[in-house]
Formats: sequence, structure tokens, C-alpha cells
Amino acid sequence: MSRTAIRGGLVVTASDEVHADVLIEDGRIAALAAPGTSAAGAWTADRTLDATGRYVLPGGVDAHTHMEMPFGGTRSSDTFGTGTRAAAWGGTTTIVDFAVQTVGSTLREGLDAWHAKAESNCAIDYGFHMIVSDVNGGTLREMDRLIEEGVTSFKQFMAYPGVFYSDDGRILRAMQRAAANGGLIMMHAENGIAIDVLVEQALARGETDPRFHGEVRKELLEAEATHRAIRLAEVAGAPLYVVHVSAAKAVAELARARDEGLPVFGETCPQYLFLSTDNLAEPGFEGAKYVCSTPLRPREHQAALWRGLRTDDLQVVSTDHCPFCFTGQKERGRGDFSKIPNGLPGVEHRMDLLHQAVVDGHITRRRWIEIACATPARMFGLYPRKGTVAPGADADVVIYDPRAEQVISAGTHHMNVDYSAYEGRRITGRVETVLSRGVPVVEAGAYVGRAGHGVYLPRGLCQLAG
Ligand code: DUC
Ligand code: ZN
Ligand code: ZN
Ligand code: ZN
Repeated sequence: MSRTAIRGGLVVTASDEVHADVLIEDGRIAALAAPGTSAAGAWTADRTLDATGRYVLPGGVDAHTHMEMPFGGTRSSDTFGTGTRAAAWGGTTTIVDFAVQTVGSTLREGLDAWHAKAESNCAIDYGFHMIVSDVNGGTLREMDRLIEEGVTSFKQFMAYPGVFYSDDGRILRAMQRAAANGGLIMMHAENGIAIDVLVEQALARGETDPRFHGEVRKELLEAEATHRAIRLAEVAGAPLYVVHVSAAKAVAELARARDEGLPVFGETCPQYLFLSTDNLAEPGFEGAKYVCSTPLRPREHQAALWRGLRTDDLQVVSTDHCPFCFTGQKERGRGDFSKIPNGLPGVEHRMDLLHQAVVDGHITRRRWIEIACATPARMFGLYPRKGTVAPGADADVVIYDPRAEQVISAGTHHMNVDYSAYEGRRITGRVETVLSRGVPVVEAGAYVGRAGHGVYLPRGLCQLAG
């Protein structure tokens, strides 16, 4: 039996902020004790960590990553090994990645392939969602079986015709199945059929630079698809989770549906909160670094996203971490923005960027932990094992120094990608120590984790859908 005590910190969860000592036994939180009582002999620990003047937080839960994701003839540059190590550096102790069903194959084949990539390679614990690209009778039956294995959420795409795209009929059938089996449908809400027309017309006009990626993927086409997904889910009687919401008008659609009492949820990502079309328009081909879908929006949209996070019209901030190197990968789209692989690196900096948002007054400290830890854990059936610091929970704990200063840079980050979308950005706050199930992963500025420590997490059903 191993025992660790974390003494003197401010324990911050989604619901409370208390000065307490945290006692860990065999990888789980055993107790929270009044400050000092653990030192008074009532608790004998093998190890004591001093958290005086720091926060003691639940490890981050990033519910949207793409490690080794095939896209546009290449694949995202982080493996499960490099990506989960970078996540740990940034205080994230759980990821939920997207296994991919390709058209013509089964869900099983896709899921097995993702298990093979992740197994024995992860520094932190991981689960899977399933991307459903080919809805048919067999696929619908497979959804039931995957739920029994802890893959309880299914992503569909209204974009990327010919690759991941599902038409409204296929979406409705998958939603009906989810309504019956308790699964959660996650939606990439952009009208990809219309976007492809605009792409073709833009290229024909010679509009080939990265900034045109943002212009053709119009806000109205995100809002329209968001509306359509909400109403299809309503018809099916299924809950809905809209991923990577970037547009103010899409937030308005979610807010309206929630005010009607529908079980619809929205996720946004740091890139939409901190970056904008100004980045896409950077000189030369630099804008390619910021090409992702949904796209970055004009700066004015950020206020709507922050407001949505405060009013609970948006519930989760995940990264959509999908890194491609500028050299050799993003460069595939020189002269044709539609060939730039879509995605941004971000898994390492979500907790820090959101702490900066606390410092800047956009959200409260507890809301930070709610949107980054507790709600994603509840949304995807992992709570209270993950997402909180409470007796019985896994001892996934971050000691966070809220006063340390850092500057984000590709020169010092740990993701396997040759640029940072946040290069030069100053952050107040820094991860000091990270425990995963009580085992140190990051300590005193060093990585002390191990590939293969992370285990597969079979998940329960969404705990928020009612
Ligand atoms: N969007 C991205 O930016 N990358 C991967 C897939 C997606 O939907
Ligand atoms: Zn998507
Ligand atoms: Zn509302
Ligand atoms: Zn994604």
C-alpha cells in the first residue's frame, strides 16, 4: 500500500474551493483533511508533496483529440506516445480520442486499429469515441456492441463529402439508434456540400491563400448545420453534443434549443477563444498554421463564446488537437488552401490558456475546472472517477502554480509539431506536478512518466443527457 499526502494547497473543483490536505492511497483519493491534520500524525504517508501557495486541481479531461489521425493524404504528427506525454506536461491526465471508421469498413475494424495505436504507448489514461462514416444496418447494430465496451459516443460529420460525410437520413438513423441505446451523438456541424461549392468557386477565381479557407467556411453554414443537427436530434429524441463550435450564430442556435429544454450541448476550443481570422491572414503562407475546421472566426465571435461558457450554453472546452507540421504537411496546400491538412496543435496548453482566462476575468476559477475537467468527465461517462478531487476518485491530480509566468513556444513545447499556434504568448500560471492514479508523471520541471502507464478507460453513458 502506497500513501501520498499533498499538503497546504487550495483544492479547486467545479463546486468548491477549500484549503485542504489531500490524501492518496493506492492510486485513489482517500480523503481530504483539514490543513495540517495530515501532518499531525493522523496520516502516515510515504511521500509528502508541499502545495503551499498553489492550487490542487483534478487532472484535465480533454475529450477531443486526434492522435495519428489520417487526413488529406497525411496523418497528424503526434503519436499516442508523444501526444499523451505533451498532454501530461500541460496538466491533462485523460484524453478521449476519435477512432475512425472508414467508408466500406466496420466500426470494429476502426476501433481495433485505434486500440493498437494506443495500447502500451500512452502516458495518461485514454478512452475512445467512434467516428461513424458509413451508416448502414451493420454499423447501427455495432453501435450497441461498442457501448458495451465503453465506447459510448459517436461522431458524425455534416462536412467532408466523400470522406466522413453523412447525409441527413443517415444522421437521423444514427440518432434514432442513439436514442434507443443511450449513446451520445457528437456532430461536426458545417454544411459541407455547400462549402465544397464555395471552395471550387474560390479556387476558380484564383483565391488560393489560407485566408480563403475561413471565407468559404461561412458562419451561416455552421449555424445552419447546427440548427439542422439540433432539429434532427429533436425528431429522433436523442441528446446531441456539437463539437468545436466557433461561430456566434451557432452559439445562438444552441442557446435557443437549450432554452426550449432540449438536451443539446456545445463544445468550443482554445483556438476559437484566443485566435481569429487575423491569424489566417498572416503574411505569406503562415496562415496555413491556423487552418482547422470549423475555421477561426473574426475576433468579435470570441465574446459570444466566452458568454456561452459563462451562461452554460457551451459546457466544454476541448482542444480538437490535430497537429500537422508546417514543413512538409501544412505545405501540401501551397497554391490551394483546400489541400492544407485541417487541424491545430493544442493538447498541451488548454489548462494554461483557460487559467489565463481566469486571470483575465472571462471565467471563474471553478468554472475553469468545470469546463476543462468535471463536465467533460460527466458528458462522457467518466465521473467521478475522473474530473474531480474527492474520496474514491482516481488520484489524477495537478499541483498548479497560479503565479508562475511562462511563454508558449515551439522551442519549449512537447508536442511533436514544428510550430506553436500560440508562439510568444505570455501565460500566468504553470503546471508544477502531475499525478496519474497517484503515480508522478511530471515533477519539478521534468517528465518522469512512462509510456504504457496510461490505461484504456471503458466509459459509461453520458451523465448529463437525462
Ligand atoms: N477538424 C479539424 O480541424 N481537424 C480534424 C477534423 C476536423 O473536423
Ligand atoms: Zn470535426
Ligand atoms: Zn440560455
Ligand atoms: Zn476533431
